[in-house]
Amino acid sequence: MIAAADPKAARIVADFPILGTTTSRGKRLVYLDSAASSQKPRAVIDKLVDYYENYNANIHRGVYEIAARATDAFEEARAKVARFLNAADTAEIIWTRNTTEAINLVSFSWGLYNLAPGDAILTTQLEHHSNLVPWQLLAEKTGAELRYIPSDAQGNLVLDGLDDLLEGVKLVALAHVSNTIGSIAPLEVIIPRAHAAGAIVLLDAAQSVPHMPVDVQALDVDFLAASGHKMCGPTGIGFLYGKRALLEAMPPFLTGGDMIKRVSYETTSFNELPWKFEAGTSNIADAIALGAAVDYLEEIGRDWIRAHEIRLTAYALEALRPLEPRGLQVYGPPRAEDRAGVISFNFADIHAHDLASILDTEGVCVRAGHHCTMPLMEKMGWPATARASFYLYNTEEDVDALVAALEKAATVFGIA
Ligand code: 7TS
Repeated sequence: MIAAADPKAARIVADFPILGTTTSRGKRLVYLDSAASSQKPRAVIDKLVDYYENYNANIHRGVYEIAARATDAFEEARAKVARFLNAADTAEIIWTRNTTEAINLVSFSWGLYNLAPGDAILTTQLEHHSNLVPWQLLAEKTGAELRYIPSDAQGNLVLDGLDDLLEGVKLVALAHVSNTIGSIAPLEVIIPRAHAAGAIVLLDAAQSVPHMPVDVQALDVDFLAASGHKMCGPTGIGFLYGKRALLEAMPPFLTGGDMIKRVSYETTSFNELPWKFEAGTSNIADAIALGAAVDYLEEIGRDWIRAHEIRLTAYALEALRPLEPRGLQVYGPPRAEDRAGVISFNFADIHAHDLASILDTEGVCVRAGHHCTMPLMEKMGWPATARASFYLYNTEEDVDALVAALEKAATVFGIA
C-alpha cells in the first residue's frame, strides 16, 4: 500500500524557485539528481544576496561594523552545523570546500603521521572515489595496507569476515549511504567493532547528513565529512567534524594567513581550533548561506525528510515494477526502508547515457554513468547505470514523470 501524498511536500516545492521553471522544450523541470547536487530554497539564495549587498567584508580582522557582522554570521553558521550534527563543541567543525577536501584533510594531517608499514586502512567496496583515492595514495606513501569490506550484489556490506579484516587497522573510512546504490551501512555494528579493534572511524556522510538525522556523538564517529551543496546549501562549502582530541593532535593541512597565532622569521605557532585548519580567506558567503540551509532543513525536520524519501522510494519501486518484464533492472535492496532515496537502474540494452538523454527531452534530470564509483561498477558488472535520486522537494508526480519518460524511451528504442 502506498501512503497518500503529503501536502507538506507540495508546499516545500514552492520554496525552490528553480522547480517552477520549464526546460527549453517547455517541459516542467523534474529534478531527480539530488545525489549529485541539491537545489536551493529561496531562503538560502536570499542569504547569499543579503551578505553581498549588506555586510560583505573579510572576517576575523576588521574592527568596523560590517566586518564584525560578517565574522559573527560566519561563526554562527559553524555553530548551526555543530548543533545539526550534535557535536559536543563548535570548534570541532572545520570548514572545507566539500566532502572531498574534508577527507583529504584527514588523510594528510592524520594519516601521514599515524600510519606506518604493518598498519592497515579499512574501507568498503561501495565507496565514492573521494573516499577511496585518498586512502590508496596514503597507503602508497606510508606503506600501510588498504583493505575493503566486500559488498553483496544488492549493495549490502558483508560483515562475516569483519574481525579478520580489522586486524591491525588504524582507520576505518566508509560511506554512510552508497551514492550509487542507496544502501545504508550498518554503522551500529561496524563502529563499535572498529573501536574495539583500536581503529578510529571516518564517516563519509555526503549522502546521509542531508537526508536523515545524523548524531556524531550517538554514532561515536571520530571524523565525519559532508558537502553543503547536497544539503540545500551553496557549492564550494563543506565541513569536517572531528573529535577535539584528534584535531588538537593533528598538524595543519594548509598553512598561511588566519591559521596562525604568531609568526616570526624563524618559526610559527598555530591558531586554536577550528581556525588552525582554515588557512587563507574562507568561503564566507557560502558558509553563512549553508547556515541558512541548516535552518531550513531543521524547520522541515530530518525525520520528516527521511520518512518522505522512504515513501517516495516505495512509490517509485512499485511504479517501476510494471516495466521490469520489458527489461528494466532496478538495483539495490528491495525494501524502501532499507535504502536511501537513490535508485540506480538500466533499461533493456539502452545505454544509460542514451536513456538519460531521452529522459532529458521530457524534463527529467537523472545522472548516468559510473557515479564516481568505478571499482564498484566493475565488480557489479555494470558498464553504467542511470540513477534517480530524491530529496525533500520531490513528489509522486515527479516519479510519475520518470515512469512516463521511461515509457517514451521504450517506444523510441522499440522495446515491446
Ligand atoms: N562521497 C559520497 C558518498 C558522494 O556521494 C560524493 C559526491 C562525494 C563523496 C564527493 O562530494 P563532493 O561534494 O566533495 O564532490 N557524489 C556525487 C554523485 O553521486 N554524483 O555527483 C556527485
